[in-house]
Amino acid sequence: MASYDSKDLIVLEGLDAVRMRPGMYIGTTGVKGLHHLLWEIIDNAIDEVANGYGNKVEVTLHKDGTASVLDNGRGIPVSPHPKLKVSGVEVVFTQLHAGGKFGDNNYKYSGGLHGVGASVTNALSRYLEVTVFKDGKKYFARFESVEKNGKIHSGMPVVKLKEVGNTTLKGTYVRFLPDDRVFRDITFDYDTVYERLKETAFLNKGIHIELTDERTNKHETLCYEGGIRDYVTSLTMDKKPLFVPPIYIENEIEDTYVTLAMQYVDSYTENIFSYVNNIPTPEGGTHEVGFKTALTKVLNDFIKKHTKDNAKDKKDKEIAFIGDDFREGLVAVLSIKMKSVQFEGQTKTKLGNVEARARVEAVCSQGLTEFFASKKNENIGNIIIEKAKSAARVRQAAKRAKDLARSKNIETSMLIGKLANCTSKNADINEIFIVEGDSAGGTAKQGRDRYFQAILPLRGKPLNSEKKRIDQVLANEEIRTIIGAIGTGIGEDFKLENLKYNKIIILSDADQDGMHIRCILLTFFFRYMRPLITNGNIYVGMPPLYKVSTKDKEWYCYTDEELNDITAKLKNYTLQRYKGLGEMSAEQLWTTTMDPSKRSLIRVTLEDAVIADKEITMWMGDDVGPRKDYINKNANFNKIDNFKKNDSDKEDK
Ligand code: 0RA
Repeated sequence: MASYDSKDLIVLEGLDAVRMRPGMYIGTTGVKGLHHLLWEIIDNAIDEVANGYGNKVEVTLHKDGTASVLDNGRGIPVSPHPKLKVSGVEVVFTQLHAGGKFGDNNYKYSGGLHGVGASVTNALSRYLEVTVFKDGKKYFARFESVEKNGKIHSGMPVVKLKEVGNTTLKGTYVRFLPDDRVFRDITFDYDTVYERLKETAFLNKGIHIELTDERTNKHETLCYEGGIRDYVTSLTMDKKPLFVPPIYIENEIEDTYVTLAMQYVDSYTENIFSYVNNIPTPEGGTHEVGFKTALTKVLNDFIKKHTKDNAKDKKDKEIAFIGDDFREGLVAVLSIKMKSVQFEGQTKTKLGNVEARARVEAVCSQGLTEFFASKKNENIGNIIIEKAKSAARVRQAAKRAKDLARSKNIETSMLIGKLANCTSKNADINEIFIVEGDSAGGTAKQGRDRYFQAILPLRGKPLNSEKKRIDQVLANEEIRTIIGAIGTGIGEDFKLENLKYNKIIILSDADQDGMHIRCILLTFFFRYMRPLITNGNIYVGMPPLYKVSTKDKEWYCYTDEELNDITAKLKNYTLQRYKGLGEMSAEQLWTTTMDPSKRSLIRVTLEDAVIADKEITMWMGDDVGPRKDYINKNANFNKIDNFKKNDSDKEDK
């Protein structure tokens, strides 16, 4: 261990610290981190507008690589900060976590509390300009990251806030250019921004959000008067709702504001999307527990009250329902707003505040009880109870089947027949490739390093796990082979400590079928082995799309851009396009896709659960209409990897 003396200590201050360790503030310097810069600015504008000081936020992606956000709120304070002696604008964009410096009472609830602040965007930008429209005056300030004697000084105020004219407008306009010395790629992705804004518009009913892409002349206006009711309706649009419209509850208790919209659909999975102060909480937490407790209690009460005392219905009364039974086919959005939120969990996306549980339970209990007490909603109650009864019956049947399977020890014996396992028993280094097709599987078996790499070939498309019941999912041979090989079990029985491979790598062709298989597998992991995703064990392999050869050299290209870059410099070359994994030799597959020192892997994250769910539903739901439209509209799409090849989330290389 080296010893430090004071002259070696680097004094990290403010914005330069952000540039020194961007990962600590925005996670990555890949595509996700880049977009984080924009979320910070958007969140500030939304906070202002959502708190009633305006009604409109306009986001523009400009041709020069900048992004801008305009709101019609009160305008960032322009007067000097009493202690810091610089304008409020300068405080907001140069002080880390400046939000609190204006006192905690500016906004009742703030999503920004979770964010790292607009100053981080400034620190990681080439330049950032702010225009404030306030009290009839227009003000302007500019910040730049300037290089001096080989050192970059981040976010320096190069034009101090000054009055530049009169105006009848009010609000704030922020425009910035992400720094290409920090980010490898500074191109904002329209779809990513659009999805985020859509979610924001759902969560803040009545707010007008506009997105304009000047690079492509795309334009979209988002405004949902129904708020999360419209959100649920959009989530169930491609499925078969059991009733319309969604049940909606809204109430405030002890400074906690709770909204819930829920519906049931003709499927067997549970989908609860929860938020705290507009921040998604895919890992759940106390608010979700409160909601689930209320739902179970209210529906049990409903059964007691509505089951008649005759012989036939008495049997129903004896069904021992568990909470899960009441959530089969449930699609719900739960959005709460509260102060002093604490996040926990693997990815800090789980609400930890204990007080939230009882508050959400109280609001939901009261709201749902009132809903079902109304004569006109009795039928909806009955529909839900019928669904729960069938869930309980299937659950009991599945348990019997599982007990039987266990006793016969089927799980481990014959099922793993197709698995070419590795010789190492060390789960920390072991990898399993789930490979599309028997022939590619064969190639992978020859090409692998058998010490730590196992190969599981998949024949045809494995079952679509959206449509099937849990017992049918378990019965499918491809799926059971995967479950058996991975070792953790599924659902409630899932045990991460039994994981046999640290990396589970999906390897499919770079075509529509391959993408479909990837979607299906991700859905399956998302629904039944979710901790593997939150724990970062699931990866997507990246086989090359092209091989470029000259007389004395070869290049593998993984994207069209790479191909263009390489061929631009060459005169005589031959080009091979790989249509499938099967076209590669074992050695080629090893070099390009499997060798840990050369390959690229994309780690699958949970963050885009909503997008993934929607896309997966569209791909696999019963209704082919939207799916066809989607395929036609996105013939070339690679959306499930919202992550791009150059993202720094990818493994090494
Ligand atoms: C603190 C206080 C006031 C406004 C804001 C912050 C504010 C911040 C942002 C960020 C983007 N748009 C914004 N709009 C407003 C109130 C100041 C006053 O009443 O003078």
